[in-house]
Amino acid sequence: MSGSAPVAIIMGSQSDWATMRHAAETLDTLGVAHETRIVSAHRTPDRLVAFAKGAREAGFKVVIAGAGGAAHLPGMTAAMTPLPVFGVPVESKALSGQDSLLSIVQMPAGIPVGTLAIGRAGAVNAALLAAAVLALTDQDLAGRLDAWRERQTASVAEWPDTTEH
Ligand code: RP5
Repeated sequence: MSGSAPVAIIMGSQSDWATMRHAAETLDTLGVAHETRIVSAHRTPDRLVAFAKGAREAGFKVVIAGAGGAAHLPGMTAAMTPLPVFGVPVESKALSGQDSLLSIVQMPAGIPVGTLAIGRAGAVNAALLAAAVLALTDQDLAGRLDAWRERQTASVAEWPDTTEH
């Protein structure tokens, strides 16, 4: 864990990368450095403790944590770091990510996890939120975030293509 990047993207399994890569790609587009790591709350609990307890000292400012099923990773990470933690519920096979969502969102008062939507939308928005946090103290990034939104707005057609089926 070098910690030279401001954002850590952690995930419970290699299988989460298909979702979490959207967070990484969004941060890349915005020019925000990040580190990615597999940290499983259940399969690698010692790795989780080491990561979460050392995250602030390592220089991270925001943690994005994605997990599916009994998704304890974001909450357990938040329990062991004062950094803002954004949780991404990964779409599970058995329950389509509703299990992941409820596992992440229902934190007891006192330990917050900013919980995003299930799947790709949540991963993209976690990255945008992380960038927004960093942009509070980084004017160049604030400008890039504004430009990203302007491009998105410009890409939305006013009239639907009615030839599309
Ligand atoms: C969770 O279990 C992971 O976050 C993943 O979403 C889910 C399934 O993991 P694999 O069995 O694909 O490794 O811990």
